Amino acid sequence: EMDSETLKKYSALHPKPPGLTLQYGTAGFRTKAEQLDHVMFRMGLLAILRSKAVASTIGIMVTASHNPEEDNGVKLVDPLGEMLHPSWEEYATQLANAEEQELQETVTDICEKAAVNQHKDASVFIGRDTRPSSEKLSRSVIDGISVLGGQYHDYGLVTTPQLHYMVCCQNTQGQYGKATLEGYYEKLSKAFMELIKKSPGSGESQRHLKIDCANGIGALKLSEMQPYLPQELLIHLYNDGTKEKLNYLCGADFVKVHQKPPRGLDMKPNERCCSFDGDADRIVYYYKDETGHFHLIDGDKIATLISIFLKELLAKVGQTIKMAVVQTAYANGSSTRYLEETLKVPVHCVKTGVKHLHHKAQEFDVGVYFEANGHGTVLFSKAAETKIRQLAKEEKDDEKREAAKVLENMINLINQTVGDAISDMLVIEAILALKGLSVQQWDAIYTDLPNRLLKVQVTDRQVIDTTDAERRAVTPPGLQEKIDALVKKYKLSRAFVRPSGTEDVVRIYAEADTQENTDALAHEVSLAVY
Ligand code: 16G
Ligand code: ZN
Repeated sequence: EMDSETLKKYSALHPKPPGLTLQYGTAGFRTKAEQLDHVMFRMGLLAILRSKAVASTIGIMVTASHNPEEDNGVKLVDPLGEMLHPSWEEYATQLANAEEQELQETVTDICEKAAVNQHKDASVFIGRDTRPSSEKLSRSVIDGISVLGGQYHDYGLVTTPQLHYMVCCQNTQGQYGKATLEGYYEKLSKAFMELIKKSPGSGESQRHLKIDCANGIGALKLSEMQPYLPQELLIHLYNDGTKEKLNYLCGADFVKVHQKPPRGLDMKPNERCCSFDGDADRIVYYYKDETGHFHLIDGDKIATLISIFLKELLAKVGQTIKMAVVQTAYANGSSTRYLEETLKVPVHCVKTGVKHLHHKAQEFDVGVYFEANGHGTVLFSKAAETKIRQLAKEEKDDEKREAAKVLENMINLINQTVGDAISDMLVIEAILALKGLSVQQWDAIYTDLPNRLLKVQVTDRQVIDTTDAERRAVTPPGLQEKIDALVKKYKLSRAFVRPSGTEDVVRIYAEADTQENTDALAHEVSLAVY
């Protein structure tokens, strides 16, 4: 039962700057750290309400992912490790923006609208990234939790996907794994070892991988995990946060956006390298060839590699287990074409944002989803998972049983709750080892179309409304017709505009047959947006 005097007293310790309004956006609240203290306190309150409403443990993660070190953010994690249900995003925004004197009323209002049973027990798991502001902000979250009298467990420094994993483990009574870091490391490393045991030349050769940790949490957690990993995989950590600033000139987002290597990682020709982002839920690979040319292997190529591998195994086990790939409008046209025409896998396009991809992928027996920026994972339906585990145990045909075992270990290795750079990295390393593929061979599966991403500042980005998974603009009137006319001028071309969900800008994407044409198209479209 809430005591309004206590709420008032504690809230006064985390005062909301009058007039400040923030939105629970695509990835929760995200802005300058100094504006977030009251938001943290109030998200502590909201986590308790959500926990009571669904009678499960709820997660709360303090991070701003790939944003600059001065920023921070917070997002809630739902019972099975998914993103907060969209119906509650509105409550989050209401609570964050209520003025001090309206706070009590807003809490009561949410309880009524969302049918929160105040007498239920509540439990919250907390995690945070390595930002200087994160520790203090997570204490404000705990203040919020304490006011409403809930239980909590503070995991301290964890990657975002690790927190998602913990929440899922807790709410499935350990079926998904043990809700500890040790449990996470053991589960993943065991599956990884089982997989690479079967690779050609295993035991003889060592695989080297250079990892740019974006000066973030990934470095800490990878070094914790290192003792669990087999000797066949040697990981070398760069940008471990001991010298430089978080995400500064490094990390997955930097590498993807600038299409160049991060600072602080020296690459020899043909060495396999990858970058995590600041909270380790994204990964991109890359290498430099003998001529010094940089090659980016983004989320689309990761999805393609995983799809090829899974499709072969599913064919071997000979069951009707249907696989599909989910992408966004940012997926390179060559990847979509390869998946549909060569691999013959159905591809679906959804709106930007993890929750949209995740939701769509849940419709299939096996749903592979990746954003081009390197966030993604694979979802297996309960039925498909049960079938695979059963075949791995009981199938008489040796070849089928072995294929099912590989699939079973893939299921164990993949973090199905959310995209996870550590898990994705191990999945990729296992596939490359098992298929005996070099990074160049992987890269050569298809050739990316030249592409360009631009952003423009406009007075009001919300005047642009889109449809067809953000590929077409419905407003302002005439804009889409202009874009259509521009696209027609080039070969293999495509372009779209959409308001960003995380920044006050409009994003423009273009691709075409040559880089020159692509840049011209992107520029022309940007002029049409004004
Ligand atoms: C957020 C999303 C990411 C998306 C990006 C797009 C989550 C957890 N993260 O970082 O998936 O690609 O926003 O940003 O959903 P934009 O709307 O500014 O282009
Ligand atoms: Zn991230």
